[in-house]
Amino acid sequence: MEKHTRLILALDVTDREEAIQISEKISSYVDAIKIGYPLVLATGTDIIGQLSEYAPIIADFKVADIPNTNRLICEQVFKAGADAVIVQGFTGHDSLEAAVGLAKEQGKDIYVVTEMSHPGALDFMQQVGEDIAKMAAQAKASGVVAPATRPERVADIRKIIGNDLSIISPGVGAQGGSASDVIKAGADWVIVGRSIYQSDDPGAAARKIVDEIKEVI
Ligand code: OMP
Repeated sequence: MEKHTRLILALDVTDREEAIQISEKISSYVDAIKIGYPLVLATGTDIIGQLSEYAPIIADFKVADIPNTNRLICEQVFKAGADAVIVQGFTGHDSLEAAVGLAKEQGKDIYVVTEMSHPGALDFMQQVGEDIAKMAAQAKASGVVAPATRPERVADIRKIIGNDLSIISPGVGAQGGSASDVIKAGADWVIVGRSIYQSDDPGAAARKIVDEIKEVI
């Protein structure tokens, strides 16, 4: 993923036409489009290839299985046209290494979830978030997912992973996080969903976030 605008759209709509129309409007403002279960279950895996005409596609399936199944899932997702897959880290080093190994064979990326952005992440995930970040660095994943709702945690995770891995950070807008704050804390990209795709003017909403990011880099 090339770093230009530092914005990733989370396209969690469930209608194919709407997904295409929004992608057309925002493609010049984003470095990638992230799609996941809502859109793929509603439309089918061919939406991945279709949207890859507008931007690189990050497939957010939060893959969390044994090594062999992780590998099989990632294989199918890359075959469908995705450039990157988001996997969970709590399944441990062997599951992660299976996904990273397959991605490297194919010149693709794996992003590993550390601590999630919602309040419930404090129940279990926060306690292991830093260990997962360390494991992601050891496994040579392309990057990690860390919460824009807690920029101080993004800064902690940046210290752990150094500069070899990227941080993509959701939780801006609808979940209360700020794009400029999390970029200042060390995120490489912000992931924004509802604030853009539910806007009357998704292009203008995306441009506003890109401008906010530009002011702090
Ligand atoms: P909005 O809250 O609508 O901006 O969307 C955020 C997007 O990021 C959704 O697609 C979430 O599934 C995803 N996400 C989080 O919100 N929090 C996380 O900790 C991790 C993710 C993710 O892996 O992308």
